[in-house]
Amino acid sequence: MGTSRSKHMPQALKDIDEFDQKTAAEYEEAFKSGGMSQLNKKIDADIDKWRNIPVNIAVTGNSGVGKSSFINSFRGLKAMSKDAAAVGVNETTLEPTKYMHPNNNNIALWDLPGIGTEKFPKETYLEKVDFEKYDCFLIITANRFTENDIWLAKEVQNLKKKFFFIRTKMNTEVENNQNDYGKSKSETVKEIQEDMTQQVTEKRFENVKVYLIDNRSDQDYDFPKLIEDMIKEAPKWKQEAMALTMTTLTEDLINRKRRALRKRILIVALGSAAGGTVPMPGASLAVDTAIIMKEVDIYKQQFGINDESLKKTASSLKQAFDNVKGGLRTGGATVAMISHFATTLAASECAEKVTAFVLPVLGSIIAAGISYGSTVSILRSLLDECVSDARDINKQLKIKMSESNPS
Ligand SMILES: Nc1nc2c(ncn2[C@@H]2O[C@H](COP(=O)(O)OP(=O)(O)O)[C@@H](O)[C@H]2O)c(=O)[nH]1
Ligand SMILES: [Mg+2]
Repeated sequence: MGTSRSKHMPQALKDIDEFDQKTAAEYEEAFKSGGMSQLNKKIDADIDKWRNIPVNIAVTGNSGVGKSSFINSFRGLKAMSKDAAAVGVNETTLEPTKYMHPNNNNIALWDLPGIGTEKFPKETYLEKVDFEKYDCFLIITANRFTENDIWLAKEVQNLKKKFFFIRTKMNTEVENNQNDYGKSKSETVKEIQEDMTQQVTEKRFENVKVYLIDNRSDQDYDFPKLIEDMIKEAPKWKQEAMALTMTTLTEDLINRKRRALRKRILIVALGSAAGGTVPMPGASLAVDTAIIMKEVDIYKQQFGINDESLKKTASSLKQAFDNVKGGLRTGGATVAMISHFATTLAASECAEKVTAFVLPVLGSIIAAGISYGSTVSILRSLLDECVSDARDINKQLKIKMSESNPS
């Protein structure tokens, strides 16, 4: 391994490294043992494997602090959406209540009952809510942390689990401070950050951040950073699933998504090559346009540049939808765009990838269909176009958020 090898490796060998030698060998094995049908079965199973990794997140805090609202925002839902958690109701949660992410049934938020009720006394609280099952605890307040919040954080820390302190309703604070004292958004944010930091320092938490958010503005304040850090602090094997599930975009999340999707390309292309392809009209390379279009739709959804997400972005940017969409490289990604990539790709580059494939059996399947190398190259180019668009949108949103007061 190491850099000296990778420096001189042909591109296809680097692909295999990225694919991971072990995974590639599993494909080889699948084909040897059950031929094409077994290989296709494995490809189908692997392509959406990330949806089978369980992530459980506990949400705690007093009534009215915004737990249900947070649960909805995290899931990309508004209070009025179907399946949203009921907001503003003064109910007491009697049992941990599970809310699944719409993009992934295995990523769940759990609205936990309050600490110290008759059914959940402090002494047995963690056992009763089955603390072992949670990957992390979100401790939410809309003002100061309560004694119970602090108690829970200490317990969770002792149990070597992760927790995140969250302060909601920032828009309200910013608005009030603006009206009452003429303070700017950044002044209010700084003030509250200092106050919250002091609160947790007094309670002897070291280097513990308090995330300031507003549940109605999931692209503002520390909301994106919170999602980013929740993923960073999760066990390694769960990070990819979380990154692909969440639609929040930060530079770090864009990179995580890109890495995961590049790996996916190698499997998709293998399926495409194994399936045999019909040459594209006008292109010298044989690629399966339907497969490519389907993947591009996934990229657009992942990077928030599908129509649905762009509508939301346009409204945050206070711009017309057509304007935002028209400014994107992939705004009109169609068969024509793929065709363009296919025709401009150097055939030699694809041929190199095909012949240099290291595994003997898979290598021969892939060599049989020239489409492997071309599919990989085209998908990578399209992926990077989507990444560039995501970065542009993100930059615009950041600028907008920093200059504007809540509306
Ligand atoms: N402005 C603003 N209002 C919020 C926020 N979070 C919750 N709310 C409102 O606060 C009330 C209580 O929220 P809810 O999510 O039901 O709190 P829960 O009792 O902790 O589940 C509702 O009227 C919400 O609309 C926030 O971040 N900003
Ligand atoms: Mg609630």
